[in-house]
Amino acid sequence: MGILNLTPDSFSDGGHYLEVNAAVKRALQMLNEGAAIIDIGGESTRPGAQSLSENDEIERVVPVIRALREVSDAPISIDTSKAAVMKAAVAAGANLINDVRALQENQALETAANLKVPVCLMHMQGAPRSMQHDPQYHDVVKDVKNFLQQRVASCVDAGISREQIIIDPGFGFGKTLAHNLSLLKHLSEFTEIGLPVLVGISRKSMLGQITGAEVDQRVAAGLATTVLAYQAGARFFRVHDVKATLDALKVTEAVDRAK
Ligand code: 7PJ
Repeated sequence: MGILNLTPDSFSDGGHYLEVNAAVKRALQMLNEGAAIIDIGGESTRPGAQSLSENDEIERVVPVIRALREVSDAPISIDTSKAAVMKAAVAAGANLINDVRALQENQALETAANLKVPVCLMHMQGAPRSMQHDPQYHDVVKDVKNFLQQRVASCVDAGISREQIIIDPGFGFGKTLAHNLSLLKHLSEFTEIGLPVLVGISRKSMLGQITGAEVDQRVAAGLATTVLAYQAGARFFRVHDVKATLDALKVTEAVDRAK
């Protein structure tokens, strides 16, 4: 899954022709490098980020989804928590809902069920503005796993079939470095749930905390986590660096297939 970030730090006012063009170009480049899905997000969920209005978020993502859909049949994922954005994005051509709030916002669960597209449920403790202020768990692996299992049950109750659900422990979302490392070390406990697991660690601060590398110098560190996550059973990798990730996965899979 290639990340297409439409937050203001990269594109100032969504909808502008040049910006839409640049976004589509970047998406096509990631598809060319082997991405299977393009994940489009308009709301920044970085630690400390402010929230965005429904309309602003729609105006940022919909023109890009439409424009990408005109030139490609590739699956498009919409990274959002808002029901109205889910509806507008799917109407514009998105195929999957990726929600860092696991469909807990107003109307999100019902909307996703009605739209009949697959969903990715992610765990987050707290809200982006404050989630990195001293996050606490009783047992991070058990707590995150319990949360995801409860959200899966709510989705199934709402009419979303298990076959349509991907789960994600949410690296960096209300977690210390120690929490993130425990989740990665014990990732097989999540794959044992029997649903596909998505991992998003690409360029995140946990990699900087370990290596001291700046955000644009974390590719190698990220690849180490991709290989470890693959071996624990994860099969979706949300990344910025598609070509490097694909190369690492090709080698890992080749070894996996060897006698
Ligand atoms: C994730 C995400 C993640 C899923 C972001 C960033 C922050 N969606 N959206 N999993 N992270 N499913 O990329 O640094 O880890 S935004």
